[in-house]
Amino acid sequence: MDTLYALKGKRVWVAGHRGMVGAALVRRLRREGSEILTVGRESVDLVRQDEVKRWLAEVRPDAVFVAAAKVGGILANDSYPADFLYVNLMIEANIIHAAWQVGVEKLLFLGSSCIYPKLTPQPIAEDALLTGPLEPTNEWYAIAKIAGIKLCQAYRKQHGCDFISAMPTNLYGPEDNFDLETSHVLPALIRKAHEAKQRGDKELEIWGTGTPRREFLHVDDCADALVHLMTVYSDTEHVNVGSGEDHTIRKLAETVAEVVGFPGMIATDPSKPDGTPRKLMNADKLKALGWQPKIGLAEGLADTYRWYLHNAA
Ligand code: GFB
Repeated sequence: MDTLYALKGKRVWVAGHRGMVGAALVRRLRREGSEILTVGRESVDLVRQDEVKRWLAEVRPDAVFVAAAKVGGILANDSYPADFLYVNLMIEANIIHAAWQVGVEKLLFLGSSCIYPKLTPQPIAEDALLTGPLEPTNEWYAIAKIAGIKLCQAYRKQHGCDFISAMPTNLYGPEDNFDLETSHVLPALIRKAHEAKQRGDKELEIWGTGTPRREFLHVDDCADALVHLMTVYSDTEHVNVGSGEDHTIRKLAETVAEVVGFPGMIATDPSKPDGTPRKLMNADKLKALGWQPKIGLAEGLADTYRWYLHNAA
């Protein structure tokens, strides 16, 4: 693929640099020879339009990765709809509008695979967007992320901004959130299996029935794909970023138990929500743009468990 936009020597702002994706982008951008710009929420509150505008006018980045968002697993999304809708709308609207105002050359907006309808033919292609009702547990976050895609399209259409959108599948890896109430399934299972092993428990409890299927991508693969898209892609439609394979939650739990070395049984808690039955994305568009994932699930799980042991356990 031809390079449309080289990041070498560019001033690149990673919004959300302390999050799992933002931290992976900072690691990956170091290899691009970019000048990486970051700012903490104690200095700039991204929910405040005036603070975002003032900071962007001051530092004038050439490129922006919008990896800042309020994120969480199925229980957090279902429990705090106002926070997930309001905070994510404000962050994306403030950054995208100010990026246009200060003449940012290229911006990549990050969404999620939950933007697609609850029940849609799998694997899900980009054109499935807005073709059916959303999954109730995370429709708030999904609507905010769909609005972000639309904002990038609108600023491209009206102002000629080179703003693109990427929709990653469920991500995992270093710097993930391991809080059992607010985290996503994979870090939750790693922590649960580790603590069950420490306690000598007979079983590891998973939420829901264990039958839903989920696709996973290691966050370093995701960051690599996002840098690739920033470099070679410039168009209106968003691009799916996935690994192309999914597993049932029960199978995932069994694999995590193996990696962690937990010998017990897997028990289910059907009182917790299953969420969407499946959300495997079609990543053909990204493949056609010349990108493939490199980190398999077993290797990625082992890497993440090592990180957890050294940083979070
Ligand atoms: O990763 P997760 O929280 O979010 O849940 P989603 C995935 C599946 O794992 C659900 C099951 O079927 C859960 O019931 N699960 C089993 C668990 N045990 C656990 C556990 O201990 N913790 C958690 N969290 N899940 C999210 C969206 O949906 O996907 C976000 O809510 C975002 O907005 C993210 O889009 C990528 O995959 O269901």
